[in-house]
Amino acid sequence: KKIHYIYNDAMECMDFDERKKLQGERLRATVELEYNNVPAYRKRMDEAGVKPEDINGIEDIVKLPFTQKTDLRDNFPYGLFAADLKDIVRIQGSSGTTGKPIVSGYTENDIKVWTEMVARALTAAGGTKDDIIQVAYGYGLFTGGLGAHQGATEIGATVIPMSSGNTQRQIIMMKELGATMLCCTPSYATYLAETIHEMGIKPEELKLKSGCFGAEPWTEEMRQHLEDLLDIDALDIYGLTEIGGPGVAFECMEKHGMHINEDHVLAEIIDPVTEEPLPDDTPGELVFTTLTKTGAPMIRYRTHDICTLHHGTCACGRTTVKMSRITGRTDDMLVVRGVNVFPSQIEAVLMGVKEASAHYMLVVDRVNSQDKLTVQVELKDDVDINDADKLEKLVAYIKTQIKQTLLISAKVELLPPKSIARSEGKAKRITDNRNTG
Ligand code: ADP
Ligand code: K
Ligand code: ZN
Repeated sequence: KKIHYIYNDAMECMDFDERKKLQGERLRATVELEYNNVPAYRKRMDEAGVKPEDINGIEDIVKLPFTQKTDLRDNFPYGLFAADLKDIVRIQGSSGTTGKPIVSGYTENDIKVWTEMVARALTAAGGTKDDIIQVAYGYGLFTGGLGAHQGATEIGATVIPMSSGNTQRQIIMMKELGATMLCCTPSYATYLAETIHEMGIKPEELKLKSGCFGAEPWTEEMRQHLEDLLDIDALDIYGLTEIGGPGVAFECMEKHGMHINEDHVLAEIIDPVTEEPLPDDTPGELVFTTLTKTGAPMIRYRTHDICTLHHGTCACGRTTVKMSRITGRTDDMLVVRGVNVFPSQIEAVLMGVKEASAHYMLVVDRVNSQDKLTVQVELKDDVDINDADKLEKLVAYIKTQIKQTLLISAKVELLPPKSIARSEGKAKRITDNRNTG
């Protein structure tokens, strides 16, 4: 029987209509703040012919113009801040997975909100003041490290602020200090888990019970892999610098979608091309409006992340809307001969191949004006790399699996064990050679 712990019953289990009302009021206040303090957004609203008085409930959100990643870059660094710099107590920045870095500013209020969002996530993963939480996300401008740190402190847990890297030392500390929870990216968790096994440490020699893994897309198959290797509950946590860092949404022990902290953010799913809102369970681009941020509030911010939303009461008791796993980001999506390919789709296929390790790379080239996708698959340690016949069959098998699932032909290249660089943060899974030179 699953046990569900909830940090803030009043907000997380709020009645639907009551929450809508609260969101409507907070939306209006956010729009007023933007209109009065952010000239760039005021101009947008004027162009769209919409005034703060026109926003009288969440259904009015469709009247508001979108905010794009490029707006943040164009107004870098402080142009979209609604608060005076004297009231900004922290700057955090995007890890710069794509393009130029962007920054966000947090007031004391924003740090409090963010901290509680992470506290809710850690509580859902079973975290209490009795826990020892190892934070192996990078500390710095990236929101992962400090975000997890603040949330863990908030619930009264004992924090081990390891940051990322120093893998062997991480593991020694994890074992000696008896860490019960781990926070890091899923790719780093994989690297840690595999190294633990290589060091001859058995999961039962560790005290780990759960992990909150996020900051990059991962799959159900990867969850299974991590849960098996570490004997833990592996939960997904989502966030982005522009909206408030990790904790914007998090999984409960049902492990079926991430609860969005709806008292602090309003989520929409839109068709990325027509910009029309889409119904529940239909994949599209996730759009967020902050409802309580005062430093750099965001209205209808286009995340470029693709997922679905689902409203309803969860078995855990929470009434907050759930988002599915992110299947990819529009800027990470490979269009190969007209077919959309996300690394997570390849990952799902490869995790089902027993000879393949959890490490892979997608390489796209343009040969004779045709896109060519190569999937590089790293083999597990125990595969005999001299058995040519077997390897040939394996290549054919993986090709068929990719073809059947993704409907594209890809070249499959097998790489020796341990040949793909391990990730201590967000994994790089794509090499696109099409637009270089
Ligand atoms: P960036 O990666 O763009 O440099 P951030 O460090 O702010 O910027 O990361 C935010 C992005 O990371 C999100 O927009 C999303 O693409 C990705 N991300 C964060 N958490 C998750 C998650 N749990 N699953 C999938 N993707 C995630
Ligand atoms: K300041
Ligand atoms: Zn739930």
